[in-house]
Amino acid sequence: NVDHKLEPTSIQHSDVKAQEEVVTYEVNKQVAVIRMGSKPVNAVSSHLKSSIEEKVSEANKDTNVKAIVLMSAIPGFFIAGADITEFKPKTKTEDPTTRLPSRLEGSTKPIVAAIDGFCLGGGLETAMGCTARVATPNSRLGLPELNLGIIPGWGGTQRLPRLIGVKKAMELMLTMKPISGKEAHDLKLVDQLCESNQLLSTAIQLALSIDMSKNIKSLHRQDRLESKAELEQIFAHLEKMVDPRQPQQRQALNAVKAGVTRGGDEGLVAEEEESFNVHKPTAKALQHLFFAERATSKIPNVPAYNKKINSVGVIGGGTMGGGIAIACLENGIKVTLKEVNQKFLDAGLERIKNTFKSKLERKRINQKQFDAALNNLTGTISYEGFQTLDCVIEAVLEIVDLKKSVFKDLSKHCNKECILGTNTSTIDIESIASDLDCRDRIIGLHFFSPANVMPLLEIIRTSHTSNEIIAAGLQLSKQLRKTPVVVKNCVGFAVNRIFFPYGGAAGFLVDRGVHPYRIDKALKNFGFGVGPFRMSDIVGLDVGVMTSNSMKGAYSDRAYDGQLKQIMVDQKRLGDKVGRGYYIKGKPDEEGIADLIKASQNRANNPKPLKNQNEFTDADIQEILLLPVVNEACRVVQENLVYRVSDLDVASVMGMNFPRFRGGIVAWADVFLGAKKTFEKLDRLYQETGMEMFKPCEYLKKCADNNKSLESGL
Ligand code: T1G
Repeated sequence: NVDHKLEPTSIQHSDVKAQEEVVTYEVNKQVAVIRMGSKPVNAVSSHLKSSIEEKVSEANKDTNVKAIVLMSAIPGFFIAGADITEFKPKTKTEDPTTRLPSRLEGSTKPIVAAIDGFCLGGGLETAMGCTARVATPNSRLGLPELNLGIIPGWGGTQRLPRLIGVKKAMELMLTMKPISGKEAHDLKLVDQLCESNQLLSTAIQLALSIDMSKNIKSLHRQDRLESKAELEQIFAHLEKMVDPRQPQQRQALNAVKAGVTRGGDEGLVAEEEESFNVHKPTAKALQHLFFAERATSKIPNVPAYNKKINSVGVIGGGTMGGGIAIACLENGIKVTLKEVNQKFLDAGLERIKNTFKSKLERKRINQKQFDAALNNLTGTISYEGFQTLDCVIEAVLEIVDLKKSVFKDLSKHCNKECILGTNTSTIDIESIASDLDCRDRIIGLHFFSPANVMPLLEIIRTSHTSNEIIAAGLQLSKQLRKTPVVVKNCVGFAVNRIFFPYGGAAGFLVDRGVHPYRIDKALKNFGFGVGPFRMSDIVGLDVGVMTSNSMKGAYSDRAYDGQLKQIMVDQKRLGDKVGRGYYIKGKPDEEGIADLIKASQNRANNPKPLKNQNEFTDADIQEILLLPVVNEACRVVQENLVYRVSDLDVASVMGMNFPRFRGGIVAWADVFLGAKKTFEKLDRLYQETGMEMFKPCEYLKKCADNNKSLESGL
C-alpha cells in the first residue's frame, strides 16, 4: 500500500512529459496519418522530434502504406517552431542532415504537410522538408527566428529561397511577419489550398498522386530562384538593408548567399555555421523578451475573468480620450464619449470619425468595419446610460479636484460592477479614490499616446483595488490587443517613473557642453526611433515640463531638469504642434537654438564639463542617459512595485520604444554589461558629478555584491 502511494511521486515531472504519447499514427486509404498533439502549440522538443521520426520510419516500413500525411491534433497550430524552452548556447556545430526537415526529406514515401493554423520557424521548415504542402487560407506561415536573435537553423535559409525565390524569402525573414495560407499559395510555397473540413481528404489525395521518381527535393530545386543578374542586384540591395546592430540579419543573409552560390547541401552546412556563431547576447536578450512579454499578465491570486467587456464610457474627448475611444471601437467595443458641453463633444466625436475616415481612405479598414465602428460610437453630455456600462475610463485634464469630482459622479451613476479607470499619468490615484465607497473598483488604466497605436497598457492598482478589478483590467487589455503591465501605485507608475532620469541626464549633458542633436544621434544609433530631444518635440515641451514637475515633486533628490527646456518653453518653442521646438518641423535648427543652449549653460549651477564635447563617444552618451534609468528601474524593484523584474523590460520596449534587440532596460544592463559593471559605471559617474541620479540604489548594489543578475529579483 505504502509503495503504491509513493509510486507517482517517484516519477520526475520531465519524465511525465517524455512518456506522454503526443504523436498518433493511423492508416487511412493506404496513407499513414501522423498527428502531432504536443500542447499548447506543438513546439518541437527533442521528444516530439524523435516521436515524429519514429512514426515516419514506421510508415516507410509499413507495406500497407503508400504515402504519409503530417498534421496537427491541436486546433489553430500546425507547429509554432522549435521548443524555445530547450534552447541552450551551442558548444559545437552539428550535422545538419540530422534535423527533422532533412530527415523527412529523406523519406522514400511522399509526405504531405497538412497545415491549419500557425506554421512558424521550425514548423515551416518542417513543412518545407515534406514533399508537398496543403494549407487552409487563414493559416499563418513564417520564419520569425530573427526576432529571437537567431537564424532559421533547420534549413529555412536554404529551402525557402528555393521554393519562393531569394527576394521574397529574405523579406519573410527580415520582416519576421507571417503570411496567410492564401498568400503562401500565391507564392507557390503551398501547393494546394482548402478549407479546414477538407484538409485531411485533400492531403490524402495529394499524397497519393505524388510520383517520387519525378520528385525534386525542395533543397535541390533550381526553377524558382531568380536569374544570376537579378540575384546580384537583390544581394547588393540586401547588403545595405541589414542592420549591423542586429548581427542575426547579416548571418541569415550569409547563409542564403552561400546556399544560392554553392548549392543546397553546402548551404545547410553554411547555415549551421552561421547559427553556431549567432551573437549570443542579442539572442539572449530577445529570447528573454519573448517569455517576458508572455509573463506580464500572470498575476498571483487574480481570479479568472469570464466575461467580455462590451461597453466602455470615455470621459473627455481630447487627444487621450479620443485615442482610447478609437482603440475600443477598433476592437468591437461600444463607446459612449462624454464631454462637458456640446461644442467639446462635437469636436471630440469629429476627431474620432475623421480618424476612421482616413483609415478607410487609406484602405486600412473596409466599409463594413468603418460602419461597425461608427455605429458603436455615441456621445453625451450627461451621465445618462452610464448605469449599464461595463467600464468607464476617465481622461479629463490633469487637475486633482476635477478628477475627484468625476469619480464622485461615477460612484453614483455606474453599476456596482463597473470598472472605474483613470488614465491619469501624474496624479496620485490613491488620493482620487480615498473617500469613495467604490474605491475597490478604481484602477489606473494608463495608455500611451497615440492610445490606439502604442501596444502597452499600464494597469495601476491602489491599496484598495480588488483582484477582480485587476482581472477585468487584464481582460480589457486582451480585448484591446495590448500587453498589460501591472504596477502598484507610485508617482509616474512604471514607464514615466523609470524614464524620468533619461530627460534629466540629457539636460545635464547639454549643460555640460554636449549638443542636443549629438545626444539624439547617439540614442538613435542605440536603436531608439528618435532621440530624447526629438521625442520632446513630438510630445510637446509644455507636456514634458508638466510631467517632469510632478516627478521632481516626488523624487527631488535625483531630479535634474537642466535649463534648456524651460528656456525653450519661454520662447514658445513648444515642439511640433507649433511648428518649432528643438527642431523646426523635424529639421535641425542649429542657428536658432545656439543662443538658447548657451543661455542654458550659463544658467546651470555646475557647468564644469565632464570632458570635452568631442570626446564623448556614442557609448558614453548612451550610458549617461540610460544607466540612471536602469538605476531607477532597480529602485522600482526594491520598492516591490512590480510583480517581476522583466515587466520593466516589457514596459520600456512597449511604452518607450526601447530597442527590442537590447532585451528591455534591465535585460540590457544585465546581458550587455552585467550587474557589477553597471554598478561600477554608475558609481564612477556619481563620484565624478555628485549627482544623485547616478548613485547606485541598494538593490543594484546588492546584486553586484552578490554576483547576481539584475533580473534575479534578489
Ligand atoms: N517554444 C516554446 N514555447 C512556446 C513556443 C515555442 N516555439 N511558442 C509558444 N510557446 C508557448 C508560450 O510561451 C506560451 O506559454 C504558450 O506557448 C502560448 O503562446 C529551428 C530554432 C505561435 C503566434 O518564434 O509567436 O523554430 O505563457 O501566448 O498568442 O529555425 O506563441 O502559456 O506558458 O504566444 O496564441 C520560432 C513563437 C522558434 C514562434 C501563438 N517560432 N511563438 O500566439 O499564444 S525558433 C517562433 C509565437 C525555431 C528553427 C528555430 C506565438 C504564436 P505560456 P502565446 P498566442
